[in-house]
Amino acid sequence: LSGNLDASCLLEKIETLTHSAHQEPYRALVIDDSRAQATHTERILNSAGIITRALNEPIDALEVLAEFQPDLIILDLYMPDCTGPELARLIRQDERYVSVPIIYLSAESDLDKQLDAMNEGGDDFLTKPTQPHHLIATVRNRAQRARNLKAHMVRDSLTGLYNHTHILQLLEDAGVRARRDGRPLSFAMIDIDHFKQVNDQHGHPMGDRVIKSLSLFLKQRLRKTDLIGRYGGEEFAVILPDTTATAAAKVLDSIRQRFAELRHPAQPDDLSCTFSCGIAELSDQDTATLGQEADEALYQAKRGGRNQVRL
Ligand code: GH3
Ligand code: MG
Ligand code: MG
Ligand code: MG
Repeated sequence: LSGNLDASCLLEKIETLTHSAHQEPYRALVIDDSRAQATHTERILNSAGIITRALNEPIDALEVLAEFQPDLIILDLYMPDCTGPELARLIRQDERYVSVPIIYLSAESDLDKQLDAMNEGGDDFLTKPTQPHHLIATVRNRAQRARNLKAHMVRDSLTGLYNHTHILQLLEDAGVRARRDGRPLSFAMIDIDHFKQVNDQHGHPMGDRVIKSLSLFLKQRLRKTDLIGRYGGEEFAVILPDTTATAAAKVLDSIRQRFAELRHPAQPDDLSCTFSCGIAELSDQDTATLGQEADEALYQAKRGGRNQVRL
């Protein structure tokens, strides 16, 4: 880790390194009408530490995909109810699975038929009998690249925080979990005060530095289980699982105070910045309404004079 990495960049690098050091095993969904064939494929993958789920009825594919959340799919070509390519087309129609790798595994040796199948949303074609090492390497490489791509797609490039779309997806998931487990859940919206002035007086690059500095501040001071997103330009959203609105307000108010004390190096004078924050807690409302309530509380914080946290 050499040279001119700034603090937020360094934190990101460390996160990436620790993540890859003990990352989750890959998950492969094996779809094959033959139980024997599916079991054979599963054994090979399991021997390499890859978690598998076999599916013999293609009809259940979308349901199992949603539940099992595989990194990739290994798909048979010929099945009684529908062909592999037909199923691949169906899977690709769901926006959640547009980029999940699909590897055909079949005894079909006709190159034209293989290419036809590839053109229907497949990424690779392995012919049976396949070399176990070839299968394992293909699955590992495809799964890792799909993970890298996904990790990249859900992040905001300036701060490395979750982007707008993904934080809303995470809020929905967290809402489902909180309701199921009967645990509290809070959602906070943060907006930097008079940010236009920062840009106007110190330039856009300085504005970007303040945004990065707040994002680093939030990462350092919130819990590891809290989820932080960049909601818009100088707006942030935080999901606080297992946290009541009162507890969330306490945490965010302490962050607010400390952030306001920071001096950001600038010319001709260092500058300080504050933020306002609105918080709402999940009860019976849907997560879209929860977001609106946090936004309304944020608006009240702005109207109340900024640099404050409101419930
Ligand atoms: P307040 O929220 O306190 O009401 O005032 P504000 O000045 O922060 O209000 P507003 O939300 O209207 O302005 C936000 C400004 O943030 C507008 C835009 O020029 C700037 N901005 C948005 N995205 C970025 C960004 O990525 N980088 C920088 N430097 N500025 C941004
Ligand atoms: Mg078959
Ligand atoms: Mg704003
Ligand atoms: Mg603002």
